[in-house]
Amino acid sequence: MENVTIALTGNPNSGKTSVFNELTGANQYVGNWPGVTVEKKEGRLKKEKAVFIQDLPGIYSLSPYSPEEVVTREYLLNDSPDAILNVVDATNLERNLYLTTQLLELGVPVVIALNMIDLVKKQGDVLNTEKLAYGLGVPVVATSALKHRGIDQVINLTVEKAQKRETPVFPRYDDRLEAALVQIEEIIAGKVPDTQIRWFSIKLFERETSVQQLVSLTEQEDDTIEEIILITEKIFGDDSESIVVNERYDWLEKMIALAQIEHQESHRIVS
Ligand code: BGO
Repeated sequence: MENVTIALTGNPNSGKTSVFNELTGANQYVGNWPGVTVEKKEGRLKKEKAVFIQDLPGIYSLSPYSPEEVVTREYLLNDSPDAILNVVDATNLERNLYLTTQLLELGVPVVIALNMIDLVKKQGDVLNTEKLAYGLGVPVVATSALKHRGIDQVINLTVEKAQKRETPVFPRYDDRLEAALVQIEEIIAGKVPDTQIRWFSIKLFERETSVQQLVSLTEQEDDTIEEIILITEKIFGDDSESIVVNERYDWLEKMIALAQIEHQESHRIVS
C-alpha cells in the first residue's frame, strides 16, 4: 500500500486523543510543534504502517487567535495531508460542526467520526448519520472511542478517501454572500492553490490580515475587494466577519435538523 497521511482534527474533549490511541496503539511519538509549546503527536496505524496519522491540537475554529489554531491551519494549508479525519462530539453537534464547515473549505477529503454515540443513545436520542452525511457531503460514521465501536470502519473509509483524493463540496451560503465570494475568487484565481480558493476568498472577505499578507494583490485588487466587502456589509447591515459566522450557523442549523430524527420517526425505527 502507498503511504498516506491523515490529519486528525476536532474540538477539545471530542474524544480525539481516545481515537488517536485506538488507531495507533503504541506506534506513537510525542513532541512539540516547532517554536510553540503545543504538543505534537503522530503515529502509524496499528494494522497498516503505511498510514501515518498526524494528530492536530483540539480547536473550535480555524481563526488565527491561539497557537493551537495557527498550528492546525498552517499544517492543513501547507503540509497537504491526504485526508482529514474530523472527530465530532455527537452530544454537542452545533459547536463541533462549526469547525467542520471550515475544514470542508480546504480542498482536502474529510470524513467525520460522530463520536460519543454511546452517550447520545443513553440520552434516548437518535441521529441519522446517512442524512447528516448527505447534508454535509462527506461520509459520517458513528463511533464510540470508549466502547471501541466504529473506529475500524471510520479509518478504513478515511484511507479510501485519501487514496481517491475526493475533495468535498463546500457549504453554500446565502446568494448575497456567494455573489461577493465569487467576485473575490475571480480576483485571486491563479494566486492561491486552486483547491484552497474557497478558503482564501472567505478569509479575505473577513479581512483577515494574516491571509491578506499571504496573497500578493495589487493595490487596485485590494481596493476592489474592499469595495465588494463594503457593498455586502451594507446589504446585510452587518460586518463581514459576523455575516460569515451567521451564515455558517444558519447552514449548520439545517444540517442538524436533517440529522435529528423526529421523535415519532425514532419510535417507528425502535419499535
Ligand atoms: C475522560 N464515549 C464516551 N462516553 N466517552 C468518550 C468517548 C466516547 O465515544 N470518546 C472519548 N471519551 P479525549 P480530546 C474521563 O478522560 O480523548 C471520553 O480532548 C475521565 N478522565 O474517555 O481526552 C474520554 O483528546 C474521568 O474522558 O478528548 C475522556 O478530544 C471521568 O471523553 C473524554 C470521565 O476524551 C475526552 C471521563 C479521568
